[in-house]
Amino acid sequence: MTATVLLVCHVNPDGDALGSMLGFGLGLRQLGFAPLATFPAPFELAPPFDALPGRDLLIDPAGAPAAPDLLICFDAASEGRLGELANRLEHAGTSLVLDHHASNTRFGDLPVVEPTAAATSVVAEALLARLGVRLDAAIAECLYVALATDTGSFKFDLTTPAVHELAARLLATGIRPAEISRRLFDSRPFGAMKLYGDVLARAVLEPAEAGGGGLVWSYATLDDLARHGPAAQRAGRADRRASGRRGGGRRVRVQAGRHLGVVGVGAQQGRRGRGPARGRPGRRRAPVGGRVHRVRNAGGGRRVGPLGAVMGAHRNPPR
Ligand SMILES: [Mn+2]
Repeated sequence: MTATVLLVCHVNPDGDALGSMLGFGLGLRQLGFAPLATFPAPFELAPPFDALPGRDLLIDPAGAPAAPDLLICFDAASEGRLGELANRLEHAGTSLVLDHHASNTRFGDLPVVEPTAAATSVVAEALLARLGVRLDAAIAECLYVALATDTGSFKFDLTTPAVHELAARLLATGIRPAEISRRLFDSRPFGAMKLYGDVLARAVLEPAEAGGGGLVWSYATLDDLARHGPAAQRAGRADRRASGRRGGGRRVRVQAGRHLGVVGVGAQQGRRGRGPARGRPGRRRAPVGGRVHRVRNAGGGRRVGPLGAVMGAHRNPPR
């Protein structure tokens, strides 16, 4: 009898969650296992990830084995990130957790958490190497997608020499970085592009803010999301996810001494020309001057979603 191996990653999986999970799954397959992979509902792959190698390992979470012999969790900082699949932790023979979030709660039987790693794929690749898995192009593409997305296309500070060394090993398998990057970073559904157009058209520059560094802010409404169709709604959902808010979330990037990009997704229908919509109850923001400080206090997430990426790319040059 072969062991049941179930791979799971966090809800609304990003490139690192999917890439490290599927890359690791393909490695296990090379070793003779037949792993199954899944993630919590909604069970849908966003367009940049729907061509990932190893997606044939994916099964609907509703059909995931209740008591796998081995459960491996990818890129999830806590059990809560596993949604309805978290209960597999109790029933699994052994649970292994591969992650790089400093906030990881060390759940599972064997948490392997490397807070200094740029991506969970770095942790996954190290383990694959120790298991004697040979990197092939399919595994490499998955791990490369994970590495490229979690480093913001090799732009973030945690892009260490080791990250580039890993990227070099992955590229040596013959994968095509230009094609992968185009899919990941440079392709947008038409509806999303129109949404960005609306958001950018409303952008306001407040040169005196942020200690003279300047603030650029804009917002999207739920009307915008509806008008531009499912692609724009996905972008909006990603934006709210990235900002960690369920309701009318907003996206904030703060960089001292530079212009700031701020995107709000309005909780109210049809707000126009009145600045970002209010956040949670009790956190209603003041008009311009005060708003800036609230925004700054909200802090910038490390992750860059579609809207954030667009605004970041349109940062004005420093004075
Ligand atoms: Mn990650």
